[in-house]
Amino acid sequence: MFNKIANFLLNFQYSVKQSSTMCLHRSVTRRSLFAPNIVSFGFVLMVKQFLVESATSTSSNARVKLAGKIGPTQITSMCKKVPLRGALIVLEGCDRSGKTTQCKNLVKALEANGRPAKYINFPDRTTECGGLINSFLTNKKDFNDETIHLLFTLNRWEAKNAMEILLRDGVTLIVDRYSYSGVAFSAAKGLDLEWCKAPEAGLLKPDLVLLLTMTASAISKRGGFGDERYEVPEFQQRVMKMYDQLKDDSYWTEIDADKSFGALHDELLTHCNHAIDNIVNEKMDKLW
Ligand code: Z5A
Ligand code: MG
Repeated sequence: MFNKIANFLLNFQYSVKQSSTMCLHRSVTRRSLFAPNIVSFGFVLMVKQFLVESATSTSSNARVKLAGKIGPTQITSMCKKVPLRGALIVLEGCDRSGKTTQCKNLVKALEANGRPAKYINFPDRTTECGGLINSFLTNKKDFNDETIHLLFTLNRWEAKNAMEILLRDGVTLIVDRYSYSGVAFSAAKGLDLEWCKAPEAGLLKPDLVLLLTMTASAISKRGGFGDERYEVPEFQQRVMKMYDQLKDDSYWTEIDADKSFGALHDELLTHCNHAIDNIVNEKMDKLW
């Protein structure tokens, strides 16, 4: 019996947060063993048994040392739903609405709760293609509207495979702007909306889009507004109208971002946790 449990548990990855919290991350092996995404009560009893036995053994293995720190709280946390994969969560919205600040803090908060998460942003200015985009945004280079649109799209395609791998590994991605920015900004310049959407088709479809909204006067009070191309209030209003056309209530939530950092963070975190807990498809859908 003990060997059976030990072998079974070796298929799990243990990650230790702080001194006493222990989380079980789903491994590929477990995915094939367990169809339902709930750790069963029977399994928890098996874990407990294993830990009790481990605690009394003389092994110096670090995992075994953990056993002494497992109490009812940790056992209860193991009973929580284990998502089938990471969630793809996108923050969109007007300039200076706080997307970057919030995304980075959401990742910190999720990780602190034992939920693997990673910050991803578009445009990703670190790639070759991203370098061209950066030159354009900072007015060092000029491209016609179609060319810059396709460069922004390419910047997402080059990240697609890596994103998919992370999601499959159970990592939630908090994405700072995505295809919706691509389409909304280009269409606000006068390009046809459907033309703008076409090259984005086939990219990963987010599980949740959080659209941060703010009035023009509230935005103008935020730091840094006006440094780059597009940072003009009238243009930002046109972008917001385009977001309205792209909005899909089945996976979009609109949030008024004109509130304190902490209040906005709490609201966004609740939505993120809900999205992570409610992943029903292991397979990712595609845009559009
Ligand atoms: N673009 C495009 O055309 N096509 C595409 O496909 C994509 C993008 C992906 C650069 O994007 C431009 O590229 C962008 C869209 C276009 N143009 N515009 N406009 P970017 O994402 O790199 O842009 P950015 O420079 O990071 O700006 P931003 O993303 O719009 O800002 P933000 O991330 O939303 O805000 P923030 O940097 O977190 O915060 C802004 C300031 O407000 C800062 O001083 C904060 O300290 C402050 N702040 C944040 N939260 C609060 C609260 N709650 N209260 C008070 N003050 C706050
Ligand atoms: Mg930003």
